[in-house]
Amino acid sequence: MEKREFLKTAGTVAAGLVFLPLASCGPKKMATSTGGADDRSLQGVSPFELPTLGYEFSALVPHVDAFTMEIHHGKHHGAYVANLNKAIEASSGFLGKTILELLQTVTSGDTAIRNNGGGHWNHSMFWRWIKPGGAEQPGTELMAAITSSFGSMDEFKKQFSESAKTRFGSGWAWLCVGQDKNLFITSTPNQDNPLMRKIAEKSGQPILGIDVWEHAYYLNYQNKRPDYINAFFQIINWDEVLLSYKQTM
Ligand code: MN3
Repeated sequence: MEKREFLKTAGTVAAGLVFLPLASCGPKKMATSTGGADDRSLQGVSPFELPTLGYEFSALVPHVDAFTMEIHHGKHHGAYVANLNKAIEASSGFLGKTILELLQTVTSGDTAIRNNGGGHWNHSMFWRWIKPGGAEQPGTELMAAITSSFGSMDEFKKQFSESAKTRFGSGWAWLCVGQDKNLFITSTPNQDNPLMRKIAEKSGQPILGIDVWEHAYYLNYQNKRPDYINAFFQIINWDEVLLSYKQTM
């Protein structure tokens, strides 16, 4: 199916295709809610919902185990969504904003929005940037950008892995598009991300990110974060990374 066509119809068909045992426990919401579970464009406003995963919890085995996926999606991401909605309800200044607007304006003092808004956006994208069996290499256009910015695909992998390995404690490593349209790699602590202009050391538009919190890998890999990072490269969905990249052009 054409990707564009898929995007148009995803909102209406995804609910029927997706295995979603945890999200279905919540209160029933109108299917038309713009902040809904299949809000692929992330243009909706609160109350936000846990997005569907798009594949089964066990689909990424042996690279990521099923129990990790179940807890990570349902409990961790689920909690970010619930706590984000609570934080928005508690302060009228955040009402009616999209997740992007919240992140672009958040300051270091808005702890609940920073942590839970970041957690919601980061994971919503993370589930898309990976898929069972990965996808072929990046398309010609993205491959050219990677080669131009890093010299080669191998060099990109090396630098991205290094950034992910050396992020101390919990956080993320990112491949981003900068204002000059060049690609760069950066990492952020906790649930921060490079969209947080007022917080991030280096701001830009993330087009790929890896979650290096221990909750993302500890059951399978324990302290061996480098092994998890190597496995991540086997499941990157380059088609989605390309979509993220094209949105910045
Ligand atoms: Mn996580």
